[in-house]
Amino acid sequence: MMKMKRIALSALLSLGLVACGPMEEPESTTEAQGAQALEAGCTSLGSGITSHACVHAGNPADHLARTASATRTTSAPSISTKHKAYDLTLPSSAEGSVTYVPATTGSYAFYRTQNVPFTVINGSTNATVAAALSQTVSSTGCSLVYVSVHDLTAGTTYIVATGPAAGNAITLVPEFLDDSRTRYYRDADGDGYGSTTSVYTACTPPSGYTTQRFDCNDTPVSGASINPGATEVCGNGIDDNCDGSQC
Ligand SMILES: [Ca+2]
Ligand SMILES: [Ca+2]
Repeated sequence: MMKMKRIALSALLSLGLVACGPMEEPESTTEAQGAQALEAGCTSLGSGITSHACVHAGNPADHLARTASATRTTSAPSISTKHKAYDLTLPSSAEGSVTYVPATTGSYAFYRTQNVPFTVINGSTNATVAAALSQTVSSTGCSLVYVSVHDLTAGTTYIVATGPAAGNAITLVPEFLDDSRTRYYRDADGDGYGSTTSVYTACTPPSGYTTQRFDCNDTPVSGASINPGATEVCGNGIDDNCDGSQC
């Protein structure tokens, strides 16, 4: 009887551990999330995509000028070319509109130089496409100050209405999230090197993930001194620096 109780308790504990454990996924699962809506658990954009947008904003060769339409119309000037910074001239003290036609279905970040009213409208249905996330941007030396992410469908003409803005001008940098993803590796022992479990995302990674990999012992506590950055200790029977050999 006692033995059965112990088994039942053990099973319950195991279930609890599974339910509370980290949400780790193999690489193939996370890779397959491309071309879908903003991934679950994404609450902010990672530094990689923001740095990428800032490069375009800071490079004069990437800038294209557009005079925004005074009305929300699908015939407004287009800002659909990727990897560009669009300098919009807006109607005086008023909102202006441009259009965006995504080539691929997925999540698009619209970075901009002013945090002013910004609305994305489906040109076919006139429905507003709510932002999947919005946030301020703070990147040294970068003119971009705000970004929102919208889930868009390939081939649909979207009207992007923004303003009024100071100087009747605003610069927009559209980015497709899947173009700027970074792979982060699970670092269970906190030594800065991850194992093979990873996430591939344009968003801020979950805590406990790192961009460095090749940790050959990621066991919490006992594995923290074993990683590619460690110094090999001769004679301890351990491959301390993960190079596949001992000295
Ligand atoms: Ca580690
Ligand atoms: Ca070694």
